[in-house]
Amino acid sequence: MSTTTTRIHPTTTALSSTVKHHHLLRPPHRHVVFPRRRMQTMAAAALQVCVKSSVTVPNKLGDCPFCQRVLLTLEEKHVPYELKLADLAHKPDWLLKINPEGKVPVVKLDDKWIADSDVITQILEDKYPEPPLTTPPDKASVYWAKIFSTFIGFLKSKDLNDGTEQALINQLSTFNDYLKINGPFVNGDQVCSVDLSLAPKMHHMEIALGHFKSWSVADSLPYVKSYIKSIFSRDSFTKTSALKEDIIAGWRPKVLG
Ligand SMILES: N[C@@H](CCC(=O)N[C@@H](CS)C(=O)NCC(=O)O)C(=O)O
Repeated sequence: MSTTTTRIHPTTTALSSTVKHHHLLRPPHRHVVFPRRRMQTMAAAALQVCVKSSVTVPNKLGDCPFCQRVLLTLEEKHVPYELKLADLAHKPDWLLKINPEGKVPVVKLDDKWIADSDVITQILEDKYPEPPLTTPPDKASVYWAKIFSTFIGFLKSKDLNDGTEQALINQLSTFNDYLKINGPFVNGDQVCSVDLSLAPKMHHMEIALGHFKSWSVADSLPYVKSYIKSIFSRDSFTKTSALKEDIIAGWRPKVLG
């Protein structure tokens, strides 16, 4: 981390709303006014983060949960960043140049473009250790990852009795029991890397299942419900959250197809 960046911990509101595009530089929407010199220093220190753009509203962040995971990590660590929005339906040449796979997120770190949210968040943890977001190995269970794939199974299912809904309920019940003892977050009182990976996926689950299946997390899972409520209401989450319409548009072809 450069000295300049360490010294300045700007409010994330000003930072996350600065959106830089590949072909045009839009003026930042400043929610907070900073002295001129301070803004310049911030701009110089900002990491470039390439993310999926919205398909429903121009110049807005899109619905990629892996991108949001990276943005949540930057927000929680108060690291300044600039967004570069990529239209994934018409992948721009600049994206393919920095990541031939054409996937996002991609972050420029030490002059190199790095892809994959697992790799990026690990580097961010090493480079910006405060506040620590590392999850102790015994709490970084594979269970949490399965919630996402189980949700997708249920979302795509066309057979009411194929067990996919019950599979999701079982996953969430296990999580509920875990949170009851270890919560409110995966690693107790402080959010950790697993929460930041899981929260965007839970958001997709809530919006997509609500829309396509009129389904919501049952009241019998109160710890999961309050987990969702508290993590979705964090500043870091509201500032990096995908639009409901984008989440629905993103899942529609997979549900209908
Ligand atoms: N394992 C990657 C997955 C990233 C990913 O699949 N991103 C999607 C957007 S949500 C993407 O770029 N899709 C474009 C494509 O696959 O061509 C990560 O964790 O960053």
